[in-house]
Amino acid sequence: MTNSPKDQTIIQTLCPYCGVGCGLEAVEITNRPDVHFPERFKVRGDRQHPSSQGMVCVKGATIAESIQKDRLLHPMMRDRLGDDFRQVSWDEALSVIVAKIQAVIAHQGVDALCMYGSGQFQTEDYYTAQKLFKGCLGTNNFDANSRLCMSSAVSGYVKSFGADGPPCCYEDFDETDCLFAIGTNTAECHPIIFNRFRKRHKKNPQVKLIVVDPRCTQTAEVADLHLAIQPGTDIDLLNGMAHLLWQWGKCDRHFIDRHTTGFAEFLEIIQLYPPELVARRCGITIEDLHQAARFWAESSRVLSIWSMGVNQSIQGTAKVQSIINLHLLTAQIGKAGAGPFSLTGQPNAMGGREAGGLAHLLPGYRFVSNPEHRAELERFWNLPSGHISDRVGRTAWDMIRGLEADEVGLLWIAATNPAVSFPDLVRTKAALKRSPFTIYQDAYDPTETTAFAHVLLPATQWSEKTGTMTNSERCVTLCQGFQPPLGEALADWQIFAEVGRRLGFDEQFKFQTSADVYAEFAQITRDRPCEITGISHAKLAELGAMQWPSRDRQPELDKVHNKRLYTDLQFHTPDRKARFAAYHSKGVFENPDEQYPFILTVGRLYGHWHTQTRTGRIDKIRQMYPHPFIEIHPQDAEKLGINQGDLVEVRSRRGISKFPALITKAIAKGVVFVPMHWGSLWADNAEANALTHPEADPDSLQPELKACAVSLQLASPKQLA
Ligand SMILES: Nc1nc2c(c(=O)[nH]1)N[C@H]1C(S)=C(S)[C@@H](COP(=O)(O)OP(=O)(O)OC[C@H]3O[C@@H](n4cnc5c(=O)[nH]c(N)nc54)[C@H](O)[C@@H]3O)O[C@H]1N2
Ligand SMILES: Nc1nc2c(c(=O)[nH]1)N[C@H]1C(S)=C(S)[C@@H](COP(=O)(O)OP(=O)(O)OC[C@H]3O[C@@H](n4cnc5c(=O)[nH]c(N)nc54)[C@H](O)[C@@H]3O)O[C@H]1N2
Ligand code: SF4
Ligand SMILES: [Mo]
Repeated sequence: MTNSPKDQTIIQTLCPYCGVGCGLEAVEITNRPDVHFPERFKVRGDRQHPSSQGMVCVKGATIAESIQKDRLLHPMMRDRLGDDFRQVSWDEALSVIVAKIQAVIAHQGVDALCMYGSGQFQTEDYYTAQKLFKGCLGTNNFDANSRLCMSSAVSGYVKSFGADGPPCCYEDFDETDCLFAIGTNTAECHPIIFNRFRKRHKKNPQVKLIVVDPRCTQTAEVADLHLAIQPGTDIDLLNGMAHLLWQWGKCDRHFIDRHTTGFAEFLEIIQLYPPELVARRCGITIEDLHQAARFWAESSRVLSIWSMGVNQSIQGTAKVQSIINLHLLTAQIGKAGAGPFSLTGQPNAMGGREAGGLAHLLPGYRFVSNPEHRAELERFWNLPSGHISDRVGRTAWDMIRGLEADEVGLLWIAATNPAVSFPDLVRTKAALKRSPFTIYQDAYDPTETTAFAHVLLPATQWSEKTGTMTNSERCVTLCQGFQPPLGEALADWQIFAEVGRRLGFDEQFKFQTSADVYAEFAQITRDRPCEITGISHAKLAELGAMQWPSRDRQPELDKVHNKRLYTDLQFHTPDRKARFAAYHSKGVFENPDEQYPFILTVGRLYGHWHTQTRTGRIDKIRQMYPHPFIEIHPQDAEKLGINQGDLVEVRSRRGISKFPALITKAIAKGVVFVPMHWGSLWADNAEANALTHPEADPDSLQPELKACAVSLQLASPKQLA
């Protein structure tokens, strides 16, 4: 916090929306006691922040406006889902929760407890939850919405490099000669880094942008080459590009021999992807395929970026590894302006990975399956040997299956809204209804998930809690709280710690502040790939955002390594070599057929954030997008007799939704697009996920939320002006 001369106090914090992680300043007018939050604060970009350099998008700029609307202020409880909630004290709510946890352990065993958290937790929340569930209670049933988001990137990095962790940094956008953007609508979803690249792109015609996306998005509109591939054909394309690069002799044999393994199998596979076949499968021209490979071959620095169009697939991990293959083939890694760079979705999904916030992970990039990792944590947490379970916990969708089989006795959901964001909502909601006891910990009331809870716990959110978040480029920022909590809300980590103490783990939950939590977590990362022993709340407050790896010793070494990983080309595998991966393309899980002839894909809009809990409460953003819609190609619309604005009924094998038609050539023929943002509180029957299926990638267990087969028919003509 700094005092500026003109009756202002400036608080440095972070945007709580996307993984770009823009620094924000909340400028408080201190000489007007009559002006209150939010008007009391002007939110603007923080020019000192290394990741965003003062820039913000509409979401960051308007964040303060939603903070005090429709907040959950007190703990609430009810006996049955249909009943009204009654306000209760924290003491009563926590006593009931603790008694319930103990009863479930006694009758069903500890693995009947589940927690489903979120990349919108701060790292301190994540860490405290891991310590409570995986440590003290001894069940690994903690999963997060990152399972629906980044888990394929995690497993791809682990398989190719031996450890998670995006190797690149945002400076690479200023230095690359070719940006290969696949399955990412960066212009709308990571706007500030896209703007950063666009500055360079506009000024330097030799710098190329290739966009691979079935839709002509705002990102694709400004590309030098847009490959509008059929959904699910990414591996065909990537193997096809590798085929050409090999054929043209554009591979780096020296790099391949010294720093990689698995090349022979990869070479065998890519021989089977000649341009004619690839172009036909992807639905693009051979010329465009050649052009993509040529841009790659002719650039001295190639940066690949990807997001949900890659991760949310039954081959998410394979797609990530296939992108990495191209970088290994051409030695495009470990140097400025080059490398494979997953763009993180949520503001702190990265911190979640560091803290072990998925069902197969433990804090410090450790694995449940590794006995040494478990033993290290047992010692660190002062728990008996063997206390941490060796069983991988339930993933997000496994929790639904567990509810269906009556194997879950208590479900604790925090900082996520699964009644909108889970696949196959008809099945999801039916499973949630069966839950014998659901705790829902959120900032707002209601959200769609409120309807499925027995206990509501009020959480503080942005501006009211202090903690850290890590962005896509491994940069950790202190998010300063500067407002008192609303009502009786508490920070997520405080709630988890108090439940831990009440369960008898006083010694494990002595934390007084979130700085204490971070200090403990930092120690557990020592000598791990994501080491942060050099970072603390005090240092972040003093120095501003810091990148990891950051050690409390040899800081001069970190300066060389922390901006980019693998600059020494030593990977985290046992032989220190990166691994090629040989995969055939399998397409999408649910192919169109006569009954369901279209592929539905689902994604995001620039102004809205996910399930609208905040952006739906901001007038300016609501006006940008007055209603949901479905994008349909003009030829498909004509065949179906659908005109602009007509209400279209969309059916899949699982559900039915209705959307006004937006007829546009931006979508490929045979494909339709719906935004994910309209749950049942924001529109009638316009849920995208009523239609989607839960089939998932076998390695990452991330569901294929990007593709399912649907049919369309006119429901009623022109409902909307
Ligand atoms: N404005 C805004 N920004 C956000 C968010 C938000 O809600 N709103 N959410 C944040 C989060 S958590 C995330 S995960 C990110 C997501 O960021 P993105 O992944 O960029 O966003 P999406 O719109 O989900 O999907 C990106 C694109 O994938 C394409 N796609 C679909 N199927 C395929 C395919 O088979 N292959 C390829 N190559 N592409 C395909 C879609 O057409 C879509 O344009 O955004 C983050 N930023
Ligand atoms: N079909 C389809 N489905 C998708 C996707 C897709 O592309 N297609 N994308 C998937 C992806 S990538 C994601 S990330 C998910 C996102 O889906 P969700 O996680 O369900 O979406 P959000 O609306 O971001 O929910 C976050 C909740 O946390 C609350 N909150 C904010 N701050 C705090 C806090 O500090 N503490 C607590 N306790 N609560 C807080 C907010 O009020 C909000 O209710 O959706 C997934 N679902
Ligand atoms: S780009 Fe992302 S982090 Fe930056 S202001 Fe926008 S939503 Fe916030
Ligand atoms: Mo996400």
